[in-house]
Amino acid sequence: MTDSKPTLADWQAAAAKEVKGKDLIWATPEGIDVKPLYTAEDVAGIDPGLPGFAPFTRGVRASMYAGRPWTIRQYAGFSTAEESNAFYHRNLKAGQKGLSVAFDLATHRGYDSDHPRVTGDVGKAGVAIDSVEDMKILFDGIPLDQMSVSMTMNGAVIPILAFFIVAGEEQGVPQAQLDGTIQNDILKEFMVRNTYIYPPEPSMRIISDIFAYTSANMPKFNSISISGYHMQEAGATQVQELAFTIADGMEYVKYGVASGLDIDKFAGRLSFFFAIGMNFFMEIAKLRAARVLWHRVMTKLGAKDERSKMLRTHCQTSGVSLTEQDPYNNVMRTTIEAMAAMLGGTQSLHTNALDEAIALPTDFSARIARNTQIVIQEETGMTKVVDPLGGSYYVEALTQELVDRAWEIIERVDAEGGMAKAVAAGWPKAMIEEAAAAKAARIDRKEEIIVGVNKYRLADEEPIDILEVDNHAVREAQIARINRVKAARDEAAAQAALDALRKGAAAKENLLALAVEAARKRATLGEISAAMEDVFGRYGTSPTPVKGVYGGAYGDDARWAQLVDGVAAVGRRKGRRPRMLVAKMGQDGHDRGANLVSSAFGDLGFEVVAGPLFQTPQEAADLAIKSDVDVVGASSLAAGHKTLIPELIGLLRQAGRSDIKVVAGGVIPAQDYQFLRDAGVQGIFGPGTNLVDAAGEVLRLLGHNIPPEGIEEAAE
Ligand code: MLC
Ligand code: 5AD
Repeated sequence: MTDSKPTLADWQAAAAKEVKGKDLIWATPEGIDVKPLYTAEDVAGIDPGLPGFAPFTRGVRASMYAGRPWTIRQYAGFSTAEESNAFYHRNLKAGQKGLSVAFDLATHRGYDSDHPRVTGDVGKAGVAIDSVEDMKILFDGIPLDQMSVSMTMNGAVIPILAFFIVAGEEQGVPQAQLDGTIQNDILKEFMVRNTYIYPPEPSMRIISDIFAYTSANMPKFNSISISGYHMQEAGATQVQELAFTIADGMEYVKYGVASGLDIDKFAGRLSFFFAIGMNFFMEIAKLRAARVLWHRVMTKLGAKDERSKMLRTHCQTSGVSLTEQDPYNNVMRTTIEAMAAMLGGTQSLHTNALDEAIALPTDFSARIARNTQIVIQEETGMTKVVDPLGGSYYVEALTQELVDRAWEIIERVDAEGGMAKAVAAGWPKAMIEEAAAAKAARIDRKEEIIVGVNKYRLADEEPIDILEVDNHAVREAQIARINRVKAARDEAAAQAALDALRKGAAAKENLLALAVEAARKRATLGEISAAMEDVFGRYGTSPTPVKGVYGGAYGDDARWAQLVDGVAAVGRRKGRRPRMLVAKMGQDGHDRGANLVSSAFGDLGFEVVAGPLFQTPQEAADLAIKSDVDVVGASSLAAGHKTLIPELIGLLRQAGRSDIKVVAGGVIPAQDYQFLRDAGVQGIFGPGTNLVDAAGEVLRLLGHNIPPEGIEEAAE
């Protein structure tokens, strides 16, 4: 032994000896081979620069959190404007710093609460807003010139932003002082989130109109929140999330410029939004890479002002990474994710509540979620040093790797004419769905571990207390208020403003300016949306589930083969393959679960009818009967299940088809199981369900028994 410094080869030999030659390379879902050790060799030639300076790898401010910590901005909204307003006040008193409004799905899709299509949705996944009167109640006692407010709205973005502007005006706050963010990101809606209303072309025009209006009148307001969050939630890898989000941003800038705006007049108020999942270092690197990429893209597009090239972002910890099972584990998961967001340099953060997988937060779970951020900010000293991971061999190398890989996808998008074209062609969505199917298979096959779900599962679990919204009561209250607003307004003036909006939509006038006028005259959200729909039409699509990815992961797995045989046996008995309708009812556009079920069941040999989004129970019943299915799988992720699924069963019975079995899947709390069973639901598949087990249960309903597989339980 000499006393010269050990070399990398020495380390390799030592490590190989320790692990007896086992391969230590970790192949991530992004296709990145993560090594067990990074050294100076991996960062040769990489210079991350300084925070506050281009390309902002190390953060957009020089002092970052040492100067001002990120904004604790919890996304919330449920029931009525009164209830949500009271919730906001309680949260702000307890240390939350910015507001973030979650609207219900009726509002997202441009329907007033009295519309027959939305009976199951009003007040459920967010707050119901029908007119400027609701918006004023929502912000009662909250000075809109002092509080920054984010509003997650994309479909009905014109009436909602108009209501916000007029609510401010009637509080005495001029538009120029309004501070906040509107999500206004329609491309990802067509890809993954599905709360669009109009076809792509007019939807893109709406965005340019908002850029034009806010850049002229609302200099403090962020005109868009270009969102990758929902891509990751839908199953995208971090590279896909990164690439498609930056490419979406590029597309919006091109549209803004094409509509006649000066790039540096609006680009400084574009903002971003990313998900932070459980791959800790990958997430940190992703935020750093995003800033590098945006700087590169904006330089290419001709921006001169450094603020136009600076990627400012909100982050939210990942909803899909949380579990219904053993839910207190979610507190740890969220803490880890929150730390990744701050180490990545986010400007604003939402931390999810521990009951995420089954319901909206209660006061209790919201407190723990909020305090997760407050503890990091106020107890740990983590905010005192800017970009503390700067210079880490691993983090710097991973940042560069993500930049390079995302850039490849961005160049492909660019070569094919931009993101609007790519979205229309459908390949980004297909790519994400394939990644989602592969991930589901990894989890179901226990290659990816979820503690408390596919490993260390508890034998018995007590349900935790959850928030329940009585949507019948909310709907009644909203309908009464709509009627009062309509009775009290100057009807002729309201109609004239709606006519002007309709004409302006056809004539390419600024839609937001016209909607502000209609909002002042007390036109409702449904009316404003309908006036534009008269000109633009309403958009709809049907899902196209991916084939072979989920099943392909099973190879010659014995249990998979057993199920394939079972499906074939039922098919022989029936004289045709067993047939299932995967139904999405109500305004719930969360289709990841439905698409995964369609893919997995299809791969097993079921004939799957993938129902269109946004059906009424009547439409779903008609499709089930017309397609002569054996079973309907109703997927519900937005709390409409207690209204919509019993209605569907009633309609099937009325039509003399009570032989068609109905099962339910998605975000369904254990508290609701008995209610659904009493209504005739024959199988319930909550979050964390293994798709192969679910298929086994459906086969049993169709008369073919396959015993379920055991899961390794936690020792008590
Ligand atoms: C910040 N500032 C500093 C500083 N840090 N000044 C000096 N020194 C420092 N160290 C200044 C900033 O310049 C800015 O002023 C002001 O402080 C506020 O800081 P910010 O960093 O801009 O934070 P914030 O106002 O919170 O804005 C963050 C944002 C914004 C730009 C990302 O777009 C935002 O809040 N987004 C939130 C989006 C959101 O909540 N979405 C929820 C989606 S939920 P100035 O004057 O420069 O502005 C969802 C789920 C679903 O989508 O699907 O339903
Ligand atoms: N209140 C609080 N959080 C919500 N989320 C969605 N709706 C609400 C709401 N009304 C969160 C969940 C979900 C993500 C999209 O946003 O974490 O996963």
